Order: sequence, then C-alpha cells, then structure tokens
Amino acid sequence: MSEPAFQRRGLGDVIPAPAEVRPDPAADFTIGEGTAIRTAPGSTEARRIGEYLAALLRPATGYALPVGEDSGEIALLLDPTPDLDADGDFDGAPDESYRLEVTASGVTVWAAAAAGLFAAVQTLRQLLPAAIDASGPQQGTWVLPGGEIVDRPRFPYRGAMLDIARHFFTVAEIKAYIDSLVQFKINHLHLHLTDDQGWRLEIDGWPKLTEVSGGEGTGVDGTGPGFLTRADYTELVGYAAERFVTIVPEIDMPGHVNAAQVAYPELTADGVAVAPRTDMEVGYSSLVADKEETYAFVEDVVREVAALTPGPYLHIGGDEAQATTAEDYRTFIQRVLPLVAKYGKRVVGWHEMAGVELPETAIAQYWRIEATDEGTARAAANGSKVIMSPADRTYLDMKYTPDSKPGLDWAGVINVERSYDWDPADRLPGVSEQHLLGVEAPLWSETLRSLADVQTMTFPRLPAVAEIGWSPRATHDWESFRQRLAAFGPRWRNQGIAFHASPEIPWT
Ligand code: IFG
Repeated sequence: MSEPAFQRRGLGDVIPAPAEVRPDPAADFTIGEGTAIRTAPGSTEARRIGEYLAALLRPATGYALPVGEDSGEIALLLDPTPDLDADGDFDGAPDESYRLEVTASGVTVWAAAAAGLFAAVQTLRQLLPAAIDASGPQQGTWVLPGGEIVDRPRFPYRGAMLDIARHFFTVAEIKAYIDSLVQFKINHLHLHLTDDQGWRLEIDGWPKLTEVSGGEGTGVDGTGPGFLTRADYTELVGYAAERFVTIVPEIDMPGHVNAAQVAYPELTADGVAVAPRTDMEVGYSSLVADKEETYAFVEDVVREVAALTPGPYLHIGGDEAQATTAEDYRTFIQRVLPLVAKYGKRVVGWHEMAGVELPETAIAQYWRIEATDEGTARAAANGSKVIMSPADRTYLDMKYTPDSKPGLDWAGVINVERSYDWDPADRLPGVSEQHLLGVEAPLWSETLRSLADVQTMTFPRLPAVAEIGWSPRATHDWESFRQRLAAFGPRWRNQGIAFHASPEIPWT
C-alpha cells in the first residue's frame, strides 16, 4: 500500500466529475526523469499551456520536463474537428471540451481550442498522486491511471465572486485565489469593486473615489483599506486571462454607494457629504435618479471600467436598493443599460434589475432564497440568460455551522452537502436549463480579514458549485463527490491552502 501522498488515483477521481470516463488499468503511464511535453505544432497558446503544465509538475518531481513541438510522451494537441460530440459552443463561449487518453506509452490530449487544453491540464494534475502539489522534490512514482476521458462543461459560466469592497485584498492575494479556483475549472471571477464601505478601483476622472474611499480606515471595522490602481487591475485581468478566467467587474448601483457619496457630495440629493461607513448595514444609500451629475458619473465610470476589461461583461449591481423608489430605480436602470452597451459590454445585474424591462442581452444573477422570483422568470422568458447564485446554497460567506467563524448566517448555515444538494435548473419556476448561463459562488467579505479566511470559506464548498456548473446532471452523486473530495485535503495542505475540515467528509 503506497503512502497516501503517492496513492494511485482512479481515472474518475476528478472534481468536477468528467462527462465520460473509460478506465483501462492495464494502461497506466508513469512520468519519469526523461519524460517530455509535446505541444501542437505552430500553436503559441498550446506551447504556453505546455509550459504551465511543466511548471506545475517540475517542483515535486524534480524532473526537467522539457516542452517542445517535436517529441514528448505527454502531448497537448489542437484538433479543430475532434470527435468529441461536444456541444462546446455556447453563444460564443470558448470551447472547453477535450479528450484525454493515458496509455502505457504516454498521455495525449486533444482539444478544439486552447481552453480545452487548459481544462485537460487541470484534470491531468488531479490524476497524479497528491504529492504532485508539494513545493519541493518528493521521492515516489508518478503514476497516471490508464484509460480515456471525454469531457465538456454543462454550463459556460462557472464563477466565483470576491468582495474586495468590504475588505480589500491585494493583487497577490487575488492571483492566489485565481490559482486555487482554476483547479476546479472555474472560468469567471466576479470582482465586487465598490460598496458603501469602500471604492476599490482607481477611476481617472474621479480620483477621490479611491483617494478618500479607498484609503486608511475604510472597509468594515476600518480594517480593509486599499484599492486597485488601473495598472493593478490590468495586471489581474492579464493573469486571469492566461488561466482562461474572465474577470467580471461590478460597480454596484444605484444602491450600495455610500463610499462614492463620501468622496463626491454632488452625488447626494442635497449635495452635503455623507459620513464614511464601517458597519455592515445595507440598503441605506442611493444615487439620485433625477440629477444629471449622476449619469455623468456613471458614464465616466462605465467607460473607464469597460476600457480596462477585455471580458464581455460589466456588472452594474442593482441589489438592495431600498433607499431608491421603484420609479427612480426604473429610471436609473433604463438610463444606465444603454451606457453599458455604448461601451461594448453586456450588462450583468443582481436579479432585482429584472424588475425593469431588460434587453435579452442583459444577464440576471439570481441571489436570494425565496422559492420563486417573477422578474427573473420574466427576464428568462424574454430571452435573458440567468446566473444562479442562490444564497442558501452558494454564498460562501455563510457560516458552515451556527458557531463556526468567520461568516454570516442570514441565509442559513451551509455545510458541504448543502452546497452540493441542489440543481440550478430546478431552482426557480420559469428558469430551466436553456435559460441558464451557469452558476457562481459569491464570497462577501464583511467578516473576512485575510486570504486564509477567504480560503477557509471557499474550500471545501466551492468545488461543489464547480461540479454543479461543469458536470452532467447524470453524474451528480453526493456519495461519489464526498469520496472524491476527501482526497483534496492532502493536496490543499501541500499547496498551503487553508480549508475547513468539514466533518461530513472522510478526509484522507
Ligand atoms: N446581500 C448583499 C451583499 C452582502 C451579502 C452578505 C447581495 C447581492 C448580503 N447583496 O448579496 O452586499 O452584504 O451575505
């Protein structure tokens, strides 16, 4: 019995569960001193992914693992017409499907696009023993289980959200978060950039937003100061894109705007500055729907954020606008929707936005716990796509148990099983499979104070949401998931990722 760190993996021991798994135990492949990586001839993208794979494998194996186009037992190939029968094309999303074959002589990956090669690399990494994630050379045999996997995502949008407004997180911390997310084929990171307690992205035309509301003493309990410069944001977008993660920036409005109004009193109804807020209340602030300054502000911010964001989406928030009358809310949304389109982005908004007539290109993100939502169902019927983030299943800031820390519990406590035990196509009447763009797990940071807190709230529940977003419904099985999840304890320890040792998981 090999020690757990070098325990041979089963071909299906992957999260998210692959679509098709055909093991062939007679065909195991062992990575050795002389193993090389071969990438699709002429493809710089494939080459870059080959180098990414090599960088993942070199530290623990200590092997050279050269990358080239001519020879190598591990091949990453692009096949424009793979027989993957994958419905990979979701309204323009990149094709993430792939076929992975392990034989005694080597590993071959075929994908229609680089995104598929990247997804296959995440699978390959998980098929190696847990020791592969160690930061220094380990003595053992690097066995890959033989057989074939054919895989493709159920939904094109599998997201996480990090709130850097209530508590700021640095570029390095956000990069580390991205690295932990891509292992589970998460391909969108929604950054909640602005709220009552802080404004966290530099806007050239409105410098006080960050000078005043991104500075010392901002954030919940004043403990989360800081902001992303334009260069920081550009660096993050680039880092994410190299890992096939699309950044979705959120400027929350018309509510959740106290920080903007502290910096610019002209954004309030009476022009008098409001006091900075470091508490956790919501629903008390609003932009003024009938002031032209409001739309000059919004247009400047939307223009600058859109110009810095290569991804197709710009999130305008729209949640908890209790301080905005229904009529003003409608006026505001109807004036802002065209501004986002003007700068070439598709609007995403929390589902309250769907209370207003939406163009079918607008995307509603459902987040609450009620059994139905009329606006979201109507938007879906009108052709809008829906991102499912029901708080009682996907909100990673919810406590694991009544007395676990950190976290909130207004949507109830959420253990791993509750994160797994739901299906987005069954969540809301009127919102079924064809209306869904995907799922997202938001992490609000009112009670978070460190990257370790972020990781502990994220793992092990995010992998449940990732599997729901990627794997076919037919593979959805709690007993299988909890067994597969148990093997990630040693991997997260090797990676230095803090996680909650949920008692319902038989950790190895
Ligand atoms: N609801 C608020 C968030 C945050 C959250 C904490 C949404 C869309 C409660 N809005 O969730 O700002 O405070 O769980």
